[in-house]
Order: sequence, then C-alpha cells, then structure tokens
Amino acid sequence: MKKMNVGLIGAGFMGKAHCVAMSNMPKLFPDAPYLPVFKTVCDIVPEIAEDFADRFDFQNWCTDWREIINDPEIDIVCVCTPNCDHAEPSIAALNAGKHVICEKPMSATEEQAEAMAAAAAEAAKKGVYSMCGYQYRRVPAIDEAKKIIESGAIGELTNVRAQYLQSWSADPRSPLSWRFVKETAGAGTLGDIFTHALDIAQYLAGNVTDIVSIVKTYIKERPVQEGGVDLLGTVKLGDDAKKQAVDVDDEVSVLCKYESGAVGSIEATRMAWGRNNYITIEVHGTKGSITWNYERLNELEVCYGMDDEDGARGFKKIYTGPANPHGDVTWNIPGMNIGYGELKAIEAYEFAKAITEGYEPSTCFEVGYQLDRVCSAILKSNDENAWVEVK
Ligand code: SOE
Repeated sequence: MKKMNVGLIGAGFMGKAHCVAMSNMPKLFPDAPYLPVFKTVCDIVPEIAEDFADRFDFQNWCTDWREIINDPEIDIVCVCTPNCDHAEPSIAALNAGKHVICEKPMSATEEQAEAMAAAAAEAAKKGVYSMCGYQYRRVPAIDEAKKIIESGAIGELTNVRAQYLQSWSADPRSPLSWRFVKETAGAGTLGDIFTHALDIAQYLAGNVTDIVSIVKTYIKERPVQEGGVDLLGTVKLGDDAKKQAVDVDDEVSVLCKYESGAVGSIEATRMAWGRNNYITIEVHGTKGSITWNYERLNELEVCYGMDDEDGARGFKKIYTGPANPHGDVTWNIPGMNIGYGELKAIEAYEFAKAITEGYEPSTCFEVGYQLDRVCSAILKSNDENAWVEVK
C-alpha cells in the first residue's frame, strides 16, 4: 500500500484525535488511498513531544515546527496548535508543497485566514491541498440529511435552527487556557464551537448573507492554567491560583438570513450546565422537517409532513449504518453506532481521497476563511447593535 509521511504540529487533544483517526483510516476504509506513516511530532514542550512520539510511534520528535516543514520526506502536515499559531506553519507547509490539515477555526484573525486561503489557492494550482477540521458536517446522519434536502423531499427550506451547547467552562474555577485569551484564540465560543454549528447549517442550507448578533462574556476572570496541554475544564483551580482577565466571549446568539431566502438562528455557549457536546440542527421545509443532535449522532429524525396522513404525522427515526453515507466506517448493524473517533477517521479518509485524487476537500481553507468572515460580521453586529452583511 502507498505510504504518506505525516508531520504533526501540536501534541494536545486534537493532535491525539487526528493521529488516532489517521491510523484507523486504512483499517476502517477498505479503499483507503494510503497508509499514513508517523514521521515527526512537534510540540513546544519537549516532554509532551517525546511522550507523544513514544505512544504514537512517531520516528522523531522536535520542538520547532520548521524542522517538519524543512523535511523533504514529509508529505502531510497536521496543524493542531492554538489558533494564533495556525497561519505561519500552514502557509509555510503549503509553500513547501505539503498537504495541510489544520484545526478550526482557521486562525485568530481574519487577516491570517485570508493569507491562509490565498496560500491554499496557489498551492491547489500545483496539486497541493488544504483542509480545515470542521468534521461534524461529515457525520453520516448529516450527509443523509443533505441527501434528503437535495432530493426535495422536505421542500424549500424556510428555517434552519442550529445550536452548539457545552458546559465545560460554566464553572468559574475551570482554568483559563489559551482558549480564553483573544491574542491566542482570536475569539471564545464564537471561533471554538459556534463555527461548527455554522458550518453544519451552511453545509445543509447554503451560505449566510446577513446576521444580527448578541455576544456575551459572563465570567470576566478565571484562574490560570500553567503549562501542559489544555485541560478543557476537567480540573478546577482553587482560590490560591493566579487570576487573569477573560477577553473573549462565553456565548453567541445570532439571527441570520441565507442566500436561498431561508432564515434561521444559531447559538453557542460553553456555559450551558447539563449540555456536553450538544450540537443540534433543525431544518424546516415547506413539505417536511429534519432534526438531529450530536449526543445521539447516529440517529436522524425526519418528518415527511405533507406525505403523512393527518393523525399519523410525526418524526421518523433513521438509525444510520452501512446503508447511509460513509457506511464503510460504520459497524455492520445500524444501532451499533459510531462516535467521535470514527468521525475523525471519516475526515481523514475524505482528506486522503482529496489529496490523492486531486481536488479541494469540501472543508478547504477557502471555506474556513468564509466561516471566519461570518464570525467577523457577528462581532461587528454586536458592536454596532445592528444587522451586518457578511463580506
Ligand atoms: C472545546 O470546546 C472543543 O474541544 C472544541 O475546540 C472542538 O472543536 C469541539 O469539537 C469539542 O469541544
């Protein structure tokens, strides 16, 4: 089987997710285009890089990402650093002729995202491709929903409601990591998880053209996490910990208009007690509706309103499995279910197919840049207390 050498930059939570996915990809997909070979992992903390290299069987580790860019044997670069450090290594890798998969959001500023999209467009002319880690649109149930919408079975779309609700930062003792600092994250919940809900909504309903928003920060300072990988609220720091101001948002609520004429709302928060990875989408059309929730990600609910008889109208539950999109990755029987690991493997497979067959993946850097532009419009709308057109 063909082999492709991988360099990973950033050995935290997402580095782990991508490496588990890349190594599972050829095991789950019989027609996987290549076997990824873990060549070099980079992390600024040497102990983290070395430990990661040991556990994932990387041949080398380093603390300067330039070593990965300068290695002519590396074909694919996976960027899993904090948002402010996405642009430089991604652009350098693309310029060096390496395919890049970069975590979301694209960057900490719209300018960086623009530069990344421009570098990706140039690279694509030479057969070098980019992908941004918006994996949730690849959930089989979401692709099934797209098929149903495109078949016309639920009619013209009228309203699209999306949410991404988490609770890991609801406790004020949850540590301040780079995710709560504008300089490193660019934004808070907006870039971190709102963008996922927005991406799913736009994947199903087309692009958003106009928005009006409310952006709020509830917890104004937090105890600081010193060093190590991001613990995402799994530890609580005491009163003795140093405190730092939070300068990004905790919660975002948006009303929007789509280019198709549909309207909708999108909300995200990391402070919804009781909600964990609660991504929901509800799409209403003139003939029916679709609804889905990531916490039950294998199930898609569809109401063929016009086709059901009065008195028998309601949501029908589809348990996705081998007969649905990305069926290769699912287990033999619907209801055996897939989870986050398989979802990231679907993403790795889509990336592998795109770079070997020679096309831009559906979540290429241009798409990541468009999502960042919607985020800029959201912040502008909140500042101006007005509707804003997306650039
Ligand atoms: C934290 O909110 C986080 O890890 C996000 O950064 C990811 O994008 C999301 O998929 C899970 O939650």
